[in-house]
Amino acid sequence: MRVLFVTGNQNKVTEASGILSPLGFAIEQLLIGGQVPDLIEPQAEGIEEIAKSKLEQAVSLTMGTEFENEVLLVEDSGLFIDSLSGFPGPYSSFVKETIGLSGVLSLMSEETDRGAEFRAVAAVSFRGSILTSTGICRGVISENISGDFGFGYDPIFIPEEANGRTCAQLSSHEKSAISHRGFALKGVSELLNPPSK
Ligand code: ITT
Repeated sequence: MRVLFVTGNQNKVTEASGILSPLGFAIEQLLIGGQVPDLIEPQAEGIEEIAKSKLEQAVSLTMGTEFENEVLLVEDSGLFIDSLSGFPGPYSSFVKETIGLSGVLSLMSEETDRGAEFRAVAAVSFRGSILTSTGICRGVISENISGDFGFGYDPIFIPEEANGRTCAQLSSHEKSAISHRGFALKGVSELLNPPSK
């Protein structure tokens, strides 16, 4: 089954493909007229509302186009830090672009509680319905920026199952086996293609 991923982040497309291709889905980035569709990200909302809103916008944009009957996927993610009451959460993109990873580490410099989680909500449009699935990856914020793989906050996030390595020190296969995106997208795959009983 072909799934069109509505995102401007090529790293997310690569990870989604690695997760969903072995389950029988062909993932392609949705481009309309060769461009990533420009979607408005609602402010002051949780990531589930953001994912659903962006998916509804994408469904509207594809109506009357060659993509009208395709399965569309939107996935919104964020890093939620316990001691910062879930910050940056829905503001993760903005915070990454402004204060960056070193700024987040500075906010945490005196903090002993370093617990945090990545969350992802995947939303797909399928035969006129919207289906959603959430994935969570628990871990801690590292003391230093480490690792060359992955993207975004990967160099400062150590998942519980990673033996002290940051996500940026894991192979893509290792990361996806335990990641928020891995869990959310596997959930979506089951909604689209329920295992036979
Ligand atoms: P789209 O909204 O176009 O899909 P985006 O990069 O803006 O792409 P998100 O809003 O979902 O994606 O991501 C919010 C922030 O969290 C952004 O700075 C990402 O780099 C970061 N992020 C998301 N998933 C991540 C992951 O698996 N590892 C590290 N950082 C991640």
